[in-house]
Amino acid sequence: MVVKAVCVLKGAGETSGTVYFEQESDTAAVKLTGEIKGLATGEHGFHVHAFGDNTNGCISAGPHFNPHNKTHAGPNDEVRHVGDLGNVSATDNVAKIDITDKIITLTGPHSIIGRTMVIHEKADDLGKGGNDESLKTGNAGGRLACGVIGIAQ
Ligand SMILES: [Cu+2]
Ligand SMILES: [Zn+2]
Repeated sequence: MVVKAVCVLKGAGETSGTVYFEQESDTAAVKLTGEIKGLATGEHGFHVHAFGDNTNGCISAGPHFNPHNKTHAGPNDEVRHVGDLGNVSATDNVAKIDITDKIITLTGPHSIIGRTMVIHEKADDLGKGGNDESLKTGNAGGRLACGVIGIAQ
């Protein structure tokens, strides 16, 4: 059965976007599509954070979603946070999202539905920054916009 989810990202500034998620079966990769606008040109860290809580803005979403207690890395690394989707790249203030990921899932106990997507101010160094913070957050800086991932129709 196909599972679909959607996330509307908003923040304190001008950054906003919509991301669509689709998974063909429990074991299939998740496809992400959509667009985030109001971004400076270049790379921006893009992650699933642990909590679907935006009570105090994007900061309430907590750290990267990391149910297996691993270190931060890039989407293609074997050891990574489940939420580590790497970077999206903005041109003319817009990042087009086109990601396929085999680690996140929309089903089961580690489903990302009900958690938060965050788009960051800076590039994610994918755990290769050579400092402690790199292995936690990728030094991606502030949270420009975020939204809770919900069930789509
Ligand atoms: Cu993040
Ligand atoms: Zn991470």
